[in-house]
This record gives sequence, C-alpha cells and structure tokens, in this order.
Amino acid sequence: TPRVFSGIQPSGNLHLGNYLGAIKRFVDMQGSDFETVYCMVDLHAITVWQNPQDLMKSTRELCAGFIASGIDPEQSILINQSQVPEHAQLAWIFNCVARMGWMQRMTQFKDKAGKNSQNASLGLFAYPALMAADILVYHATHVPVGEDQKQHLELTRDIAAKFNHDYGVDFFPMTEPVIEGAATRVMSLRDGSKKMSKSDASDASRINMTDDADTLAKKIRKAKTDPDALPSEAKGLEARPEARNLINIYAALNDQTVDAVLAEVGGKQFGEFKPMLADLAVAKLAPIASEMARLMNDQTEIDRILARGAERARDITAPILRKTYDIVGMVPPA
Ligand code: AQP
Repeated sequence: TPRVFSGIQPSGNLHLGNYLGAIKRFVDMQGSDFETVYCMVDLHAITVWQNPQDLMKSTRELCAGFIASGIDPEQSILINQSQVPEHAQLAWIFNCVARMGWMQRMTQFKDKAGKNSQNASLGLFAYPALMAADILVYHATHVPVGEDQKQHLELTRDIAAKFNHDYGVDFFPMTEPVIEGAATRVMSLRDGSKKMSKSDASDASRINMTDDADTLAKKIRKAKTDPDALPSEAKGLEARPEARNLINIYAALNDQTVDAVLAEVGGKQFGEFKPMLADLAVAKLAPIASEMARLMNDQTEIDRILARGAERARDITAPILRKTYDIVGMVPPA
C-alpha cells in the first residue's frame, strides 16, 4: 500500500497555515488508500534554539492539535520524531550521501539563516537530510506539504536517487509531493506577500489554532485588505494578494473551490465579506481549539498515545534502517 508521511515542527504557535496547508489534508488522506504516518518533528525544531519547557509543551500541544483536528491515533501512526531513533540514524547516512552544494541552494536555509549564515547551526544546514530520512525511513510514497516545502521534497528524491545509484540498489522510492487545494500557501493577515508563519513577531499576522472566537473574529476584522469590492472570478484576484488570501482561506475552510466562493461573494465589499469569513472560521476552528484545550488537560493520555505510536512506527523503521546498514556495509550485531 502507498504510504503517506508528513510532519510539523512543534515550535509553538500552530496556525491556520499549518492547519489548511497540512493538518486538514492529513485528515483527508487518512482512511483512504494510504497508510498514514504523522509526526511532531522536534529534532527539526531544535535546529534553532527552543526553550526546553516550551518545546515539551508545544510537542504535546501539536499532538492535541492533530487529534482535535481529526487525526485518529488508531488509524494513523502518530509519533514524536525523537521517540523513533531510526529517523536520526538514517539522517546520518544521508548526511554522507547529500552534497554541500545541494544544501547551499535551499531557499529555506537562506531565509532562516539570514545574512550571518556562518552563525547558523549545522543542524539547520543539514535539515533537509533529516527530512529525507523522516520520509524514507518509512519508504513513504506520498508527502502532503505546503508549497514552501517543494524544494525539500525535490532534495529528498535526489538523496534517494544518489543512494540507490551509489550502492547499485533500487531501495529507496521516489517520493511524490502532494501539493494541492486552495490553501497550500496561506499568507500573513498583515502582509499578503509573506507566508503566515509561527515565527512572525506579530501575533495579528496569524490565526493561531488556540485563538478563542473573539480573538479570531478580531484578527479577521483587522486583516489588511484593499478598498475594492470582491471580483466575481479568480482572474480578478491576480494583483490583489490580500483579497486572494482571504478568499483562499474561505474556500479551504468551507471545502469549496475559489470560483464557487466568488460566485457567491463577488461584488461584496470586505465590510460584508469579513464577518462571513469570521463566522466560518469560528464555526470550523473554535471546536478544534476547545478540544485541544480538553486534551491538554490529560498529559499522560497524550504521552501514552505517543509511546504507542513510536512502538508501531519502529515495526516499520527498524527493518528499513537495518537493511540500509546492510547495503552500506555495516556489520550486524551478533
Ligand atoms: N503559511 C502556510 N501556508 C500553507 N502551509 C503552510 N505550512 C506552514 N506554513 C504554511 C505547512 O505546514 C507544515 C508544517 O510546517 P513546519 O512546522 O515544518 O514549519 P514551517 O513550514 O517552517 O512553518 P512556519 O509556520 O512557517 O514556521 P516558521 O515560522 O518557524 O518558519 C508544512 O507542510 C508546511 O508546508
């Protein structure tokens, strides 16, 4: 069976972009023809400094977010990356397969490292090799991600191909990115040219999954827009990034196409559309926020789910890592 893997960093501020670009689509793929593995990638999160208490809290909160959004820990394998050691072990092998030049081309590294890249952690530089290991340690065939992860997925294929070529095997599959839907790139509410992001200093720029109904409605009311009425077809959104973003969000939340939404709201002013969007967002997101809060009250239950997920994951990852070691020429323990 085809297998899906995807992950999210527990670096705090789980937001609407993570939900629409990732989690909601993870839920949709569950119970279809795929076996699904979803991961809180804490090893990725520490490529930039994380306060230890916050990291622990964010990891459990992300787990609660997955479950509250509809990931069923029985149907899917739900794991915390550091509890499945084969991810990091395979990443080392891939560090020895990937080339420095490949990593230097990654736009996310350039963005996150900033001007003073000599000061970035070695882990931030090697991030895509760990991501390739996350995916390939399951021989995953499909990875649902947002648009921003496309380049990393291409690198995953390059690493698989080079490994297979260097060792003369046909072992790692060529993974397909799954980038589809209206909200593969949710933008900041304050700036239509920047993606909505956990690390944006302005809380008003994003809708957090833990925001209550009032905060949510207020952020949408204050979202940046232009003065024109909404167009009646998608073409009319081309030079209007803020308008396009709000329409995309509406479409994705309501499982509609952008054209279907514009057929209804074309001609309306934002003064009329924003309350519609706020109502929809509250209807869809407030139940998730309250379920997250409920789950967060029982930490031992979350920890038990993660332990069980890790156990199931290792049934898959341990044999794949062992086979990789065999291919590379590592003596098996007697
Ligand atoms: N704005 C977005 N629109 C659509 N999808 C998004 N994703 C993130 N932002 C958006 C998708 O969410 C998944 C998890 O992302 P991640 O946690 O690995 O980290 P990220 O992509 O670096 O997320 P952030 O929020 O932007 O964090 P910071 O601010 O730390 O960089 C991925 O599938 C991603 O595509």
